Parts: sequence; structure tokens; C-alpha cells
Amino acid sequence: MKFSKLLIGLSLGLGFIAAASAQTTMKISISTAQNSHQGVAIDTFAREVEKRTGGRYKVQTFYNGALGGERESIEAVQLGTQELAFSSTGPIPNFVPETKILDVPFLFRDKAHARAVLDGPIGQEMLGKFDAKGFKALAWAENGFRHMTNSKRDVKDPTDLKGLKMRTMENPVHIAAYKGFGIITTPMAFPEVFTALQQGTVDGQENPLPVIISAKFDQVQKHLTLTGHVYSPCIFVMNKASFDKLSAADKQAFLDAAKEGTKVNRARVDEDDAKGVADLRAKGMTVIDNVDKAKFVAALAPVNAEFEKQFGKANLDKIRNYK
Ligand code: EAX
Repeated sequence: MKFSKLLIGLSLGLGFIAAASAQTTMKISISTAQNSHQGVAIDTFAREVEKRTGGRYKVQTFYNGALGGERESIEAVQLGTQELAFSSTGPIPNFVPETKILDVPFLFRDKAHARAVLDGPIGQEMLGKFDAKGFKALAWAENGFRHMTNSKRDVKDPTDLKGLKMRTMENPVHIAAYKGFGIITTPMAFPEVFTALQQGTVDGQENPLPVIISAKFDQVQKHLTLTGHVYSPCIFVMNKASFDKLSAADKQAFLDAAKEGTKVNRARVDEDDAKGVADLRAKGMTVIDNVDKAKFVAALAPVNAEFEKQFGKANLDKIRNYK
């Protein structure tokens, strides 16, 4: 009798402890390395979620495409088999077509312009478009201005791009634009890119300095040109049902944690941009950092005319002229 009472008491006590420390674990992934602008974004996010929810939510972080490439991770978030992902906008138009406009070449003057648009009404309205597709978009973050690398030759002029076989993201805007340069485009998920460059399956690729550095592309690419042809946003996305289940306070905690992640992420992009060229030169890359951008813009005039038809000139101008 006494013994069974003790047992009941014990199990009640244990049950209480278990309830008090109930912890939900979620997953978030990136396709780049932990030591990168994306790594610091999700590490900061995970830490902030845990802190701001009193440890009730724990976010497990996965790097280097361990859970798949960006398209696969977005798909997993949409299905709910993975709660969270941090991704470039590369594959996102396949899920939320409204985001396609952000990857139009030479749309943003500089990072300050891009950040202002994303954090302002245009960007915030676009975050709302994710809801209908099964996502909660928590915050914009940054991949950076994309530049071209290849193993064949110095690209000083847009005509130097003709005939280069380059890996592109799985993004229709990128593919159309690079074809406009005369590039032979090969869409491919990021985790496959290093090997494709190493084996010569493709001659080149294009990515922001923080990606080129963290992926060690200098080991397999000789020539870098600072074309800055596309500004590449990143985004924190969450499965909508997982977000909706949170209490109001926890929702705010996740949103705030993503904002903290973005702050650290953008600061790291600035840092990598500031020292990237010197670093990559020291590692043996030839860096062309004084291209005549107007020539690259001019080379894309026919493609841009297409984009103006597709997206509406007024919509593009609204972004271009945003102050
Ligand atoms: O998000 O696929 C890409 O080139 C992306 O820029 C890269 O995965 C970083």
C-alpha cells in the first residue's frame, strides 16, 4: 500500500518535472558552411529562440546541405517534415512566384538600397505572400551581391562571358539573364557545385564573396570578376502550421530571433565584402575589381526589356527608385 502510494507520488512528480521542462526541438538548415554569413544567421537565430522562449524551443542547426539543397529544404518546410530553413531566394520563385522580381539583375544600387527595400513596405508585403503557400516568412536576410568566377579566363568585358559553361541557381530569372550574356547555363543545387567545378563539369559559377570564401571556391576557380550583377537576398522561412501552433508571445520570440539573425548575418556580409578581395587574391585568385558596369548592364538590355514586360516597368521602378 505504502509502496504503491510512493510510486504514484513519484510518477506524478516525474510527470510534473517532464511537463515543466517540455521542450520542442525544431530543425533549420543552410546549404553553406557553419563558418559563413549564413551560419552565423542560423546560429544566432537558434540561440535567440532558446533564450526568448525560456528554453521551451530548441532549434537544431544543419550546415553544408546536410538536409539537402535549398530547393529540397524549402520543399521540406512546405510539407512540414522540416520546421525551418534559411535559404537564398534562388529556388523560392518555384514556391512563391512573387519573389522572382527580387533577383532581376542590376535592380539594386547597393546593399543599403536592397536592405531598405526588403525591410520597407515592398519587402514586408512580399513576406506576406508566403502564407498562402504554407510558409511563415520570418524575416529577410542577406546572401550579398553576386560575382562571377571561372577557371578559363579573366572576364573584363561582357563579351568574355560568351561560351562559358556556368552553374546557375535553379531560378528562372538567373537562367534567362545569364543566357543573355551568352553563358551556357547549367542549373544545379549548391551542394553539388564544388565537385562540378573541380571536375570541370562547368567552367564557372556566380555567388557573393561570403559564399565564394566559405565554400573555398578559390581552390577550384582561378578568375573572379566583381560584376555585382544580382543582389541575392536570403530569407528565414518556417512551416506555417508549426508557426501557427505557437503562442502569441512565442511567435514574437521567433520573429525577433530571426531579426537578430539578420543583423549578425548582414554584418558578416559587410565584413566578408570588405576583406574578401584581398583574401581571395592571397589564395591565388585573379580578381578584376574595376569592371565597366555600364557595359554589363547594356549587354542585358534585351533581357531587361523582357523582364519589364514580365514584371511591369512600374513595379521594377518602384524598387529601383525606393529611397
Ligand atoms: O545560399 O545556390 C547558391 O548559389 C546560393 O547562393 C548559395 O547556396 C548560398
